[in-house]
Amino acid sequence: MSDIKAALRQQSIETPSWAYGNSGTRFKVFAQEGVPRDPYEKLADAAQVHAFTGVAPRVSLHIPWDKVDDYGDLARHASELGVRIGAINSNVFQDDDYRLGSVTNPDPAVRRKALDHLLECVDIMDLTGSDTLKLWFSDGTNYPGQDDIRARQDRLAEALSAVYDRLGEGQRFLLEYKFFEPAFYVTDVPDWGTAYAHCLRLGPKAQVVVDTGHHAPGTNIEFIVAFLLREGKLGGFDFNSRFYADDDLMVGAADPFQLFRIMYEVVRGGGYGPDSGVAFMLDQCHNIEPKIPGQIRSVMNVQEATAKALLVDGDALAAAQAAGDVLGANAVLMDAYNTDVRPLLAELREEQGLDRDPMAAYARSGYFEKIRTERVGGRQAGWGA
Ligand code: PSV
Ligand code: MN
Ligand code: MN
Repeated sequence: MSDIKAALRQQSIETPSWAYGNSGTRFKVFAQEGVPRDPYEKLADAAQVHAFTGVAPRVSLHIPWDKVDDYGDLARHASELGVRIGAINSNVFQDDDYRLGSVTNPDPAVRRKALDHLLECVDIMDLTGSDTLKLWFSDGTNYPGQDDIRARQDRLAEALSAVYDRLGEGQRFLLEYKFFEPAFYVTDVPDWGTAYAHCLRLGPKAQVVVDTGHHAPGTNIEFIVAFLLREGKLGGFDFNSRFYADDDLMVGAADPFQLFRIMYEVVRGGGYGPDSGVAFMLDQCHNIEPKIPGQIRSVMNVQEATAKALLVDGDALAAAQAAGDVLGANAVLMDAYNTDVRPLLAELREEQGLDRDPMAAYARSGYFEKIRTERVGGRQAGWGA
């Protein structure tokens, strides 16, 4: 049990700056009280999540949603709050120019503009000390014949190669795939195979990021995780959960068993731990629930799934598998999944000088009451900001 606790103590989950701002669907963005008015306040809220859970020391930024004049100053502000800047998320999907795509657009001037933004994101990595660039492209087409599928892959490869060449020592990019939306016919990076093939050509600084909400229903995500880890190409996760499409609900809310299965493959494949190179990021929006508690709950859900994955008796599982004992092997996995790890995690927090119950401790802290009166006119998180 002590080695499981030691492993859990090392956990590092990254929360997204955009989870703290107002968000919604294309039907309605519901404004909440006390939401951040600028990136500095988003970092302050993220620091609360870390302060109460002890395992969320990194914060992802999204450019230009988190545009500031002085990125070095923003990074210093983060470290004063006890957190640091994690992945820089690029945004080549929000301008009118990108109607027919960004880096795969048939117009070279638009492609140039998109590439310049991606290179600017690497500049921001230099200024903030971030080691990871996250690339998601909304590029695709809506109608058969609209553009040449193969030429779009050539343009994508050219842009990725230019970004790759700009990366410095200790920096990498993660290529994110998504099977549809906003494009409804062809998506230029629709699946892990496409992302993997592009990354493989480029080299070790290019890896794939698995957003758990970006697959067709029924996809076996843990298989993808096992495969990419085996190939050294799993760069990280955008965790969230979904019932239908890219719902961006709290991770572990819709299907905690799937999250456990994913975390088991992470542990099994050596993807857990500070040196594994796998980033555990959240990519969520809290449209109707309060945002800081929503992040705390999500971090705890990942912690619980991780604890259960670490509890799997590897020797017993290997023996049952070798003996062809189908039911025995399945039982080993289910025993771990069905263990209530909440007392273990409460104990761990107490040993770390934290409250046993982060949700209750945050509610008691008075932080929300403070931001609710101090902050007027909080910003929308992303879309249309
Ligand atoms: C796209 O759906 C995505 O998952 C990408 O990671 C974006 O950067 C992010 O959502 C914005 O929330
Ligand atoms: Mn994502
Ligand atoms: Mn998404």
